[in-house]
Amino acid sequence: MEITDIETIPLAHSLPAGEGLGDARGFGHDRATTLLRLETDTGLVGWGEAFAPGPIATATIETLFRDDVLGMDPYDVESLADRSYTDPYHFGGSVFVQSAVSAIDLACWDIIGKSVEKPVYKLLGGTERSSLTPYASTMYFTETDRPIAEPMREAVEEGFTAAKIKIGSNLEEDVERVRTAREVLGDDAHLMVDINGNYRADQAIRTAKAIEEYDITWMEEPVPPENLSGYRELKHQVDIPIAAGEAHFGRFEFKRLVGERLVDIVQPNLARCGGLSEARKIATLASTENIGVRPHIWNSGVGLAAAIQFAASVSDYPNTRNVPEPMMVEFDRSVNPLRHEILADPFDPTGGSLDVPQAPGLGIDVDESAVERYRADR
Ligand code: SMN
Ligand code: MG
Repeated sequence: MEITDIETIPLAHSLPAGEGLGDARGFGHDRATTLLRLETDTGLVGWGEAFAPGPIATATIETLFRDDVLGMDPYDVESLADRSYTDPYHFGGSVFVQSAVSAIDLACWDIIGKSVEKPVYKLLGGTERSSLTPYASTMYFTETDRPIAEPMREAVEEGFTAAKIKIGSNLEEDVERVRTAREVLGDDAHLMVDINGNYRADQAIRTAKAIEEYDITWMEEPVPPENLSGYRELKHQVDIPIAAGEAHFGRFEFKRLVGERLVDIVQPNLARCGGLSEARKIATLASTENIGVRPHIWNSGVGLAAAIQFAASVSDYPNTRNVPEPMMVEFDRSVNPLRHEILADPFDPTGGSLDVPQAPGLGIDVDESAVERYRADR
């Protein structure tokens, strides 16, 4: 089997004026990502995603990868990431190269699964896990003056038993947001907080100590991704588990987080970290230091599907029968047609549990007419 066609498809969606949303660093209206469609000589189609703006992902794939991918056997996918670091070796360590590798990797795994009629998670080592715990990524900083409790009430009404909220603007607002979220969620739900690297270590430490009483499952990106000394300081000062990874890519960057146990949880984004092949390596790296793995998801339905297959494949190590914290997958609760409208059968995270798709490959049918509606290059 060989790949005979490759197409990059930039997608974009903008929120209406006045309805911007975001994180402590500010909010915006535009969402952009890039799909990749591969087709083989046997008529199989595979879908991938690069968590990168269309023009950049397209130029990277067209310039550095098109000639190698055309004629490639999708089963040779595992060597793709290695080759991206060695030929040309000057560019491998770039977020946009690894986002492009991610797209190609995901599409190849989708094809491989379809060729053997197995869901990808079974091919990645599988687990006895057939369902996952979705968490609502919500309580964004918004342009509207919506009461902060409202999105959390919606998540509870939809049956979520876990949620992640945005904090990181200032100490007082951090405490107010966390107190409100815990009050609405109740004491049993998992509550995570996300600072998006907007703090210095001293500011993150102060907030961590102020919100500790609310039983936080993880504090995400307390300091910028490049601030390894900040993570080192936090590890010794903060009792809340620290998570990071959405802005990192590839085994070498994650090795820096894992090698010194700078975090308790790594969060590879499947459309940025190097794809499923690399995410599996990152999960193995994490296990060597007994660090948890929870994929970051802020993607179209394709990247979401890949993250679900990956999450289903990650072992519960070190747990045996008693698993204190379920494998959780992120469901951004903001308006995002790129997540659900491009799938013939969108994921439904409501009700507190999500069945792992058993259909071959990534387990999704991409609605190509819907993709056309959100193309940004036409
Ligand atoms: C996030 C990531 C990417 C874009 C917006 C928001 C956020 C998350 O950090 O974890 O979903
Ligand atoms: Mg985040």
